[in-house]
Amino acid sequence: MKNAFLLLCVFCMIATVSGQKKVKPPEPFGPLPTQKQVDWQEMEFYAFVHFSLNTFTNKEWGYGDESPELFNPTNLDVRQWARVVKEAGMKGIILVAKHHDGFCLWPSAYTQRSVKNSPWKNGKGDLVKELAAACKEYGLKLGLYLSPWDRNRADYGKPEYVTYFRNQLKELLSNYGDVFEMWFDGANGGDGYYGGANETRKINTLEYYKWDETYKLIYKIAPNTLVWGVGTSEARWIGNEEGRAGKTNWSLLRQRDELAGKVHYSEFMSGHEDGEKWVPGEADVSIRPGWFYHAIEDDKVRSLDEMVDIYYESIGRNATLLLNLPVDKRGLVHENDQARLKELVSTIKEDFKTDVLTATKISADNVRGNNAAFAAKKVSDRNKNTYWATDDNIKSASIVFEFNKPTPINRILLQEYIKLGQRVKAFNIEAKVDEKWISLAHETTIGYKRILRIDRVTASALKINIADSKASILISNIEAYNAPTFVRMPKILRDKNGNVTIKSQGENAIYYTIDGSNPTQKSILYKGVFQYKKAFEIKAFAIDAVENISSAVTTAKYGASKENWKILTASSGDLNSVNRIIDGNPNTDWSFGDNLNKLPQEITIDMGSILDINGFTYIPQQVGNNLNLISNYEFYSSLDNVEWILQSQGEFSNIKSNPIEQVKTFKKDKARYIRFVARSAVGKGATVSIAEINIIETL
Ligand code: FUL
Repeated sequence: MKNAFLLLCVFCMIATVSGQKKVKPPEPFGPLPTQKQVDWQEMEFYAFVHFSLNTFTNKEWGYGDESPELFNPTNLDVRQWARVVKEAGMKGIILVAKHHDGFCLWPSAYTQRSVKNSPWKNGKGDLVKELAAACKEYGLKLGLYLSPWDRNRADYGKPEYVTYFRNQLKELLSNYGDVFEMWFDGANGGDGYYGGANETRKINTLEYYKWDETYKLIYKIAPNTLVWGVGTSEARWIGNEEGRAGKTNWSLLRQRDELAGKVHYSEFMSGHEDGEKWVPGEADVSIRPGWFYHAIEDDKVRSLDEMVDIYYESIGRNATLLLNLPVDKRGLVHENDQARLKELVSTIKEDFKTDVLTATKISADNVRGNNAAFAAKKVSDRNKNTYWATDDNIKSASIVFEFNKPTPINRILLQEYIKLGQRVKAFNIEAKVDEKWISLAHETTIGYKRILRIDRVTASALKINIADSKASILISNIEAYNAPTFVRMPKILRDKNGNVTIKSQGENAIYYTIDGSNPTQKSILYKGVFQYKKAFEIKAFAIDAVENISSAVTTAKYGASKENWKILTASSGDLNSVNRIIDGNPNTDWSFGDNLNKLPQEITIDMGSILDINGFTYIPQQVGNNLNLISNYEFYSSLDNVEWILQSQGEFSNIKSNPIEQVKTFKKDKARYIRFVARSAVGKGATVSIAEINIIETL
């Protein structure tokens, strides 16, 4: 017996040394994703489409009283949307089937407020059906957004409305094939038409919709649909509409706390290290400032620099990227948006062209059970189901890649094997340059995917040190690239007195034009601040002289300088600093006095001369965490500071989630004086602030 035992042990040792012995895979650790969540995460990049009555009324939020007859696209072609999305490498489309104004893009049996009462296809169209077919044709997945808030329904706020909402959910989930994601927006309750009541209705989001029951209903019909946003959702908002995740980004959330109202949305950017549930982040952003199409934003499509940053700060930070394409009045993705998307895709493709780690010698200082199944080289085998693992008790370890010859790198991509949990808490990277190890980065989480952009180094070896992990380390993939040098677009700033400053990265030279033409190296070379007081458009680019690589072109448009502007009166607040709202700098702001009960408040400005104006913009406070935002306004103009004309009034829709420059236009008029009235505020801050007021001039 004793001999037999000894023999067995010897056999064990041999098996271990030769790597034959089977080593058990690591145990899962902490909250885990479901297969549905893993499949969803692997989609990485998918599109949003906002297209509805708002497209035709030029609004971001409809009030609920707009006529369905306004929905009249001339060239609607969902196959064009699908083609654009497919060509961009996105994996699906989430369509806003019903936004807050209650208009339905499908002929719902439960309301008259839908495409069936629009001129489009003589009321015989079904946009959800058409898009479902186009997605199928192009191999894309379909997702749907159904706004819980409905500013049209008379019964909103009563139990009947919840039944209506669920009936519509049933229609959407039963009649259009698989829906990969159901999107429930958080905007809820407020003023609206409500069947003619025209009043403000407040509801308790968590209680009113009885999400538990709604979830049961969804899963009964569509168990494979991932539910986003509210209640016990399976994915979370990233906490901003800028498409940016935190550098630290846990796919975990203390959802119980969240449902008890104890989590501020700013925490969504990073999730919770100690979250009890797997609730990964989805970064949503529009390719333009607004979610819906507005012709005035045709030249405000996000710049290439911004789009590239968004890619790296969403997908590169363990989130998925939901990119909105605001389909225009024709019913098409606009040419400018298509062009930007193409530029983004080709930049990203170039960045990730050749993984330089596949030809390296890979080793690690710890391998689970010393077994080949968990060897270091698994990080480079392009198999998402294999991974390098350490022994159970090993929570810090290093993996080294040795190159045949010194190799330039500036991108590093890492992935954990998330099916067994998100573990890494801290890691750092070193490169061997001229025989010396230098430090490249100190970071925190990895998760499903983490991509680092670093300054280019030419390394003979690369070392990744996992410095801290919740449990043993499981890394499924590591790649490195030498992306082409990306020259940043110059930043243009013009102050109140018309002084124009253009800044580029490092020593890069800048060329610009002021006649609307595209700048080249034959255009004006920027040599320092210059003054330009008239209304003008300036276009500039930067060039890296060493590599002869140009940036994309920055375009900025200015009205006449505010040199002669004066704030005449402010109804409250510190008058010494009030000029901040006309200083041309969106990063400085000014606040009315500290008492929201005393709204409305107003400021009156003398523009110094009579101008033709046809709109104004309000830039809300930009800097800080709890912004003091104005939600409803009035805007007046006057020729003599005695008689005033109300030019525009209404709401700054969605300003809470997306505090961007608010643009309001009206019929052209002559004015010397303007008055901006803050009627109501978002949230519970003590006051409201203004970063900048601009006018839109008719030239
Ligand atoms: C927001 C909504 O209020 C916007 O209108 C938009 O639909 C965006 C995606 O979500 O919170």
